Amino acid sequence: MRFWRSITTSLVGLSLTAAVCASVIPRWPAPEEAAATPALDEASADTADTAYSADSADSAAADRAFRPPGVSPLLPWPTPSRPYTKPTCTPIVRKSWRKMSTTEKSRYITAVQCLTTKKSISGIAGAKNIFDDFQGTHSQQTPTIHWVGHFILWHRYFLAAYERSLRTLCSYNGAQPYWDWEYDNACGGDMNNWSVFDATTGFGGNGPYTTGPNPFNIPDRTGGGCVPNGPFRASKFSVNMGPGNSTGYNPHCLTRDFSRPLMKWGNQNNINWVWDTCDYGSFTRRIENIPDFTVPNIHGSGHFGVGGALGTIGDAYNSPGDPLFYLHHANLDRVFWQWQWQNKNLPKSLTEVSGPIVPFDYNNQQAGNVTADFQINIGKLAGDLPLSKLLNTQDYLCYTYEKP
Ligand SMILES: [Cu+2]
Repeated sequence: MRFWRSITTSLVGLSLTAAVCASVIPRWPAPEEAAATPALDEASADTADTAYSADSADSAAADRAFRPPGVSPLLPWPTPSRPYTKPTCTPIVRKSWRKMSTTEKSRYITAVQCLTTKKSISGIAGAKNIFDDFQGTHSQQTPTIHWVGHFILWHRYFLAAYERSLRTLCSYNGAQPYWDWEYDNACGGDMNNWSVFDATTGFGGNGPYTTGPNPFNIPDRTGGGCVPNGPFRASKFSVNMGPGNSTGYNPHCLTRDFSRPLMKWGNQNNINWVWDTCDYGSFTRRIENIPDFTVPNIHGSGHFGVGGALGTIGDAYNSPGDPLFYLHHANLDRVFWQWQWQNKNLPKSLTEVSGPIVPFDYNNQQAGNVTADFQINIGKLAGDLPLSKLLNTQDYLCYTYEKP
C-alpha cells in the first residue's frame, strides 16, 4: 500500500506499535471490562427505546416523531433553577450535521479549507498550516491521551481549540457540528448515502477498493484508496504527515476504507451502555472500552467504520487528518455532555474526574489517577489547562449542544 507501512497503525493497533507497546501498553489489556460488556450490540440497534424515558409526555411524542427506531428519546434533564445549570458565558450551540442547512454546511467546510491556508504555528516539522498543527499535536501525544482518565477531556479541549480557530482565524460564525452516527446506523442503508459523505454538501465518500495490509482483520473493508470526490479529494486537499508516528512532511491524499460492521458499533444501545455508569471513571473507561476488534466500542465506530484498515481516520496518530474526525469526536463529546447533564450524575459530573494517568493502568500499578488539577496541553494551539476547567462546557470553553 502506497501510504502504509508494513505495520498498520490504528487506534486499536496502537497497543501493537513498537514505540508504545514495549514500555507501557500491554498487547491486549486485561479482559475484565470485556467480560462486563454483554450489553454491547454489534449490529444496528433496533430495540433501544426502552432504557430511558422522557421527562414529559409531549417531548417524548415530539421526539418519536422525528427519530428513527433505535435512537433514544430525551434523557431526564436537570431543572433550570439549579445554580450549576446557569452558564457563566453565552455558549455557542453545536448542532448535528444532518440538521444544518446547506449554507451552514458550506460555511463550515469553507472554514476548514481556510484553516489549511493559515500558516503553521506549532513548530512541528511536517506541519505547513494550522489544520496540520492539530493533526501533528494529536500525533505527538497519541501515546499518552488514549485509555487514560483524561481521554475524553483532552479531546474536548482539542476540539474546542479547533472550533475556536475556525471562528477566530477563518471567520466561521457557527459552532463545531457533530455527526450522530447512531442516527445514521438506526436509519441504515448504504453509508455512501449518509449526509456526512455527500460529495456536494458533505465530506466526500469512501475511497475506491484497494488491496493492502489488514493486520487486525477489519471485517468487510470496502475502500482504502484516495477519497475521489467532495471538498477533500486529492486535488483539493492533502494530509501532510504520517502514516504512523512520523510528523515529518509527507503530503498524501486523504483515504477512507469503510467497514459497515464496525460502523454499527456506533448505535444507541452501545451509547446506552456507556451512559449506564454512575461515575466519571466508569464512564470514561466504557467510552473507549478495550482495543479489540471483536469487542464493540463507540469511539472505534467512527474511526474504523470510516477508516477501516487503510483510511486516515483509522490511523491512531493521524486520525485528525480526516476533517470528519472533528465531527466524530464532537459526537463522543456530546455523549459525554449528555451523560454529565443527567440528573443522576449532577452535580458531581461537573467536578469529578478519575482514571489512570498511564494508558491502561486501571489498577494504578504504574502511577495514580488523574485529579481535577491534572494539567493537559495541546502544544502551541492553546494554553495548558487543568481538567477542572474542561468539565462544564458552559464555563471556560463556552459551548453547549442542542438539547436532544
Ligand atoms: Cu485521539
